Amino acid sequence: MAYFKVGKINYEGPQSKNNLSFRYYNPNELVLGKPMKDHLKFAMSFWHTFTFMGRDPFGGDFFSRHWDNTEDAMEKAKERIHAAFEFMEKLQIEYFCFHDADIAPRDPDNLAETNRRLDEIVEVIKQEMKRTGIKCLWGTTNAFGDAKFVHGAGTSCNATVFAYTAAQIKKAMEITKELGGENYVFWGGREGYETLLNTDTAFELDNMARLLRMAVDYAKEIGFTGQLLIEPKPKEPTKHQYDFDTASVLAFLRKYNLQDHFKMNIEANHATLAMHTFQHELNMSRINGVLGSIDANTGDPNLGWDTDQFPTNIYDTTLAMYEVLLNGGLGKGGLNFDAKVRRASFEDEDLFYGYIAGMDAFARGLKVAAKLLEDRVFEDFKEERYASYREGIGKDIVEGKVGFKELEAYALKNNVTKNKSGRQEMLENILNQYIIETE
Ligand code: XLS
Ligand code: NI
Ligand code: NI
Repeated sequence: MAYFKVGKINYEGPQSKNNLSFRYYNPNELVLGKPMKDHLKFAMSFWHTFTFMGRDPFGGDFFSRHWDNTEDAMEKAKERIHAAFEFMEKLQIEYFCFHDADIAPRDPDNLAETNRRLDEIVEVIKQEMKRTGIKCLWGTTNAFGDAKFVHGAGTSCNATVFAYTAAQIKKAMEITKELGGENYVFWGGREGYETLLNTDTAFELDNMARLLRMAVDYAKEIGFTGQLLIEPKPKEPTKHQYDFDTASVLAFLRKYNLQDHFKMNIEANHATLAMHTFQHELNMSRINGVLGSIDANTGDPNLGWDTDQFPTNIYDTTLAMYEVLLNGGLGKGGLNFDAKVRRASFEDEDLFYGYIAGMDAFARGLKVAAKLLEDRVFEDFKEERYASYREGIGKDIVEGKVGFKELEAYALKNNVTKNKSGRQEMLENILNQYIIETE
């Protein structure tokens, strides 16, 4: 049965007038000797695509998907799985990401029943994966939506909530393993605080570390070999989220000696909320060897919340892919469109336009980034910029041959050489030229 009237989306090239085609995403085209689809590893987010129904703070759900027209919650969940796989097939998307709560209805007071429902749905997903060859990029648990998580999950003041959270993660990790998930994500839902007047931050962070340590141990115990990822976010829902940005997460991991077990899942919109650029967060992860995966979306610089829009800004996608290429790819990670259509884009077809826009923007960004790297545009400039550290006193500094006394002696004898321009505007103009001219 066809769930969508839209047919398969094919690559038609930049000149195409067909808005239901890819203009840049050509899955098997080689870029730097590797097919585009392997560079990009696009994934569909189950929640934004199949459970988001247009709600915002001033209006409730109203999208109407014909496959949702059943009263039986389990039937509806299964229909959504079938529709999701047809959607991915049509868009040539080879991965999906999910929260436990997206795929199966929960019984918030009965964990055993919730787990039973999950098992039933996982069987349906497995059949669809077998039929289509589509894979699981990552799974996670929703430990933030239900009322019991009002004070957080792993950082809740209520120990029984901590226990429940552990149980949820355990199950979510098991089903992610069962589905062959290549990663498991921890996004700290309500792990943060509203006021320090009632919060013991030191104790809550110790507890967060205890929970993550248990997760590491359990992954090992069940032989889950996927990469564990932490997704930083500075605020929302709490005023101050503990996993603020890459730098804060790294400090946390290193304090608790967990740094060897986790990498980052960097979300563009979260970087914006942290007052960083997307590229900054990718860069900080990359240089610390923890760039794991990407939640490919975009925020709105004029809005202070997680708008989760489809990414369409080629400037951003270029610089993102530039960091990914410098990282040697994302390994087990990929590009998950943690993105949703706007409330006013309420027709089924809009889901296609959203994904096509994001996939084309990243495909284009990949090609521009590859060309920039091939031509060593910024690399040659940077090499020259730091040249003073490759000889003389600079070399001695880098090689650890000098301390304050030697450097004082040097400074007393030698004047500072003339500084050179940083040439920012020139470089920005070259970047524009590459974005416009790259074939
Ligand atoms: C919320 C997060 C969330 C994670 C998965 O802002 O982006 O969607 O990606 O829990
Ligand atoms: Ni996300
Ligand atoms: Ni987000």
